[in-house]
Amino acid sequence: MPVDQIQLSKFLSFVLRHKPDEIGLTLSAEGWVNIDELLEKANATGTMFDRADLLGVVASSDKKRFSLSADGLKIRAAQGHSVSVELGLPPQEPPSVLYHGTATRFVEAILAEGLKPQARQQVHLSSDEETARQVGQRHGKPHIFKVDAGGMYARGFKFYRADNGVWLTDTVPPEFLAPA
Ligand code: HQG
Repeated sequence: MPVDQIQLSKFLSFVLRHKPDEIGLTLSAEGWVNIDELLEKANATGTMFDRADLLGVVASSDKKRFSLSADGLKIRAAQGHSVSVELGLPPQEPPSVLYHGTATRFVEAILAEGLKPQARQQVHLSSDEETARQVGQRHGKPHIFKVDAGGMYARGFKFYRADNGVWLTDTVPPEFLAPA
């Protein structure tokens, strides 16, 4: 039976971002796992797929969620971790404006305390409003914040660009937020 790519993508997000120990896997400090070991442990715990299935998901992931190492032997999630990883991304100057999509029910708390990473390692920001809207919609009625990334950068806040283009930062204080 062909492997369902969406199911496999969700499984990979689950083990590579959140619960590697669920299948007896340990991520390296930078979040990598050996592909052979991932296949072995996933198959041993009942999730059946092979290398071709895995590479198919990496290539077709709409958000480029997974990155392969240069030698092709390892895989990691590009971003979105709740487990502690050090992606080793160099800090970069962000575009002057970035966007964050959330749900309207979170707006009051966000205006009071700023954007926090919540269960993830960092706050996720998008370079365009439409992507931010899609991210916000996952949580309910969307609300889009415009983030004064240029202003934050000038004040010394650090920004990182994940392999898939998502911008990451530790927190966004309320004074850098405006409605889009
Ligand atoms: C909200 C998906 C109350 C925040 C997407 C968000 C993204 C607060 C939620 C990636 C808050 C956390 C990440 C505060 C932030 N008070 N609520 N102070 N600060 N929040 O899912 O950014 O499909 O952890 O606004 O495309 O929605 O998984 O983060 O609504 O790139 O690959 O707390 O996940 O990618 O939600 O999404 P999340 P996110 P994947």
